Amino acid sequence: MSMRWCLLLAALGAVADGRTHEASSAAAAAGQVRLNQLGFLPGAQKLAVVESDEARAFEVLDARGEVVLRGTTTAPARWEPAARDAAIADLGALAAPGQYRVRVQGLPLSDPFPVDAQAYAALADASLKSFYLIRAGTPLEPAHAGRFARAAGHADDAVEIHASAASPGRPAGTVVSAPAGWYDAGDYNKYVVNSGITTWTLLAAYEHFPAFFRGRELGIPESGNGVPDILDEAWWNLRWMLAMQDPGDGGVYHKLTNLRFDGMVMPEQARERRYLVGRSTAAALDFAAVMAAASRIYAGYEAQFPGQPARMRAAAEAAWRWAQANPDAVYRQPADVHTGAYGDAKLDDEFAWAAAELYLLTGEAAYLDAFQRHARDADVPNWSNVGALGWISLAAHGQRLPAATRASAEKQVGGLAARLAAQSRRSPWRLAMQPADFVWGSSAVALNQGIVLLQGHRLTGERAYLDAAQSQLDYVLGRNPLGVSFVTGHGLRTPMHVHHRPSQADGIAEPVPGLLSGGPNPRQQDLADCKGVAYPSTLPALSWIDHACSYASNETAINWNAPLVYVAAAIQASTPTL
Ligand code: 9MR
Ligand code: 9MR
Repeated sequence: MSMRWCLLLAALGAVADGRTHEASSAAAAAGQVRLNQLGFLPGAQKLAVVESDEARAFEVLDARGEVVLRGTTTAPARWEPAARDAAIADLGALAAPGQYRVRVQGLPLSDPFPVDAQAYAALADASLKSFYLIRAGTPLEPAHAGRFARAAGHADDAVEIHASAASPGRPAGTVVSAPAGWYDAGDYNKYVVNSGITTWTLLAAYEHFPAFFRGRELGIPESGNGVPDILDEAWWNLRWMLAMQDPGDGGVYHKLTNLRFDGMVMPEQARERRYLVGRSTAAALDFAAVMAAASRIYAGYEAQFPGQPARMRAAAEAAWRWAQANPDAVYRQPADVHTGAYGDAKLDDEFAWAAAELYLLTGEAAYLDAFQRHARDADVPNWSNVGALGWISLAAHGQRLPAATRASAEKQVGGLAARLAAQSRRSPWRLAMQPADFVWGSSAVALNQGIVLLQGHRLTGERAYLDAAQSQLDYVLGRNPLGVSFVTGHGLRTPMHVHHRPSQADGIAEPVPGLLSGGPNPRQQDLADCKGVAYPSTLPALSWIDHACSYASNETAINWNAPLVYVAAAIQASTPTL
């Protein structure tokens, strides 16, 4: 592409951005300076990416237009996910708080960005607050939800046992109560498997960075009750999860759901009959893992949650026993059920994770044996691959482990972090992400890689891990070839049309804030529902549309938001102050 053409496209992008503050495809034009739109902490690594096929000189201007830093980008290299060349401008020397812009020779001026000691505090709060805003079974009052206040939906106090979930004590058609919890995503169903990794990730954020979360007031109904808001919010979902256990035998229902997805309506207008569907080994083990971790963590708040740590321990043990007796109850979607499946036939990772958390809770050798039988090499976690969560919890409690277990946990977590850091170092965008990482929910792949990198930092103290994690957050917040911050309401160009029922149906132009868009996904599994809406590209990092039809690239989901909470809080808390 000629330079003049690049400049023209870039200028068009800038005009569109200024006028609409929306994510526009013009913003995806090459030849721009890509930056984290929330800026940087003073002590952080600060990188801009310049999409250019030659090294260029750059300057950083302060708010008065004075040049405060000069440099030259690295030599560009091709980044396969976008099939474009990119070079790095290192702005690290910039430390004084203020507003800045980057001027790269021959390119339009960058977006303004701050250097600010609280750069990610509001993001950490908002991404956590978004869980309150998607609570099921409760009205959101204006005092807590502002203009996103709404009536209660889905009381879930009379849900039917589906034939697929029948047990001797609860035959098909039995009516039970399983209220509260969070809506999974753009849809209004509640799935135990996905709740597992989500709730654990929030609990881990608290367990790893307690000082950050103590005393943060989010303005949720429980704020001020002497419990960190993150634990109050997680409890809203744990309450629901506890009701997903069959009291007869400890089995765990796979999901609480309609038979078909609701229309694009507000929660209170969605009145389909609700069912408990399936009982699965994966649900039982994810449940056991989360309840064991929660029992350990809420033990510090016994006074505010009397009896709950013991109840959660008993629930975890019962679910574990059920899974031992039913080790291959793989979820199969019944013919009359059409909502999310969260099906997973590979269960060693679920066994290993549950065993690790139960071992940490009880100290019983049988759990350590089970962990050793099931554990495999750690990999970046996602809802269907949770083995790393066990390794991470073990590594975080190394001092309580037999020496050999501690050594292997540190080797697994540290080794995975080292591999991701090496990928990041080699990447022209300084990202761990590879082309194959751009799957449904790719924004969360970036952040789960960030979580692993942050474990490398926690284990070794090495700065390179923190910097690589910062890069992953930068990607999600705008340093990407689309020039979009994927978090609703946080950034200069953010998703406006997420596939999220309340955001579509509430009559408010802006979507519910603090939600993470799934992100680019070249498989475009939603094409049949996006007729007449064109994805801009099939390239991995460009295959995203800010359109409500696009559940495969622009939905929101609890398991994607939780790693955003973790990484925003961890980077805010871990970056050295100057
Ligand atoms: O809204 C649903 C979303 O939460 C799911 O991720 C997605 C894939 O299962 O399905 C969405 O529902 C669509 C359905 O699959 C097909 N008809 C249109 C529905 C709304 O777009
Ligand atoms: O996040 C899930 C993704 O990994 C799967 O590829 C996809 C299709 O099965 O489903 C995603 O989960 C959706 C769930 O099934 C229903 N609620 C919305 C979730 C996010 O799109």
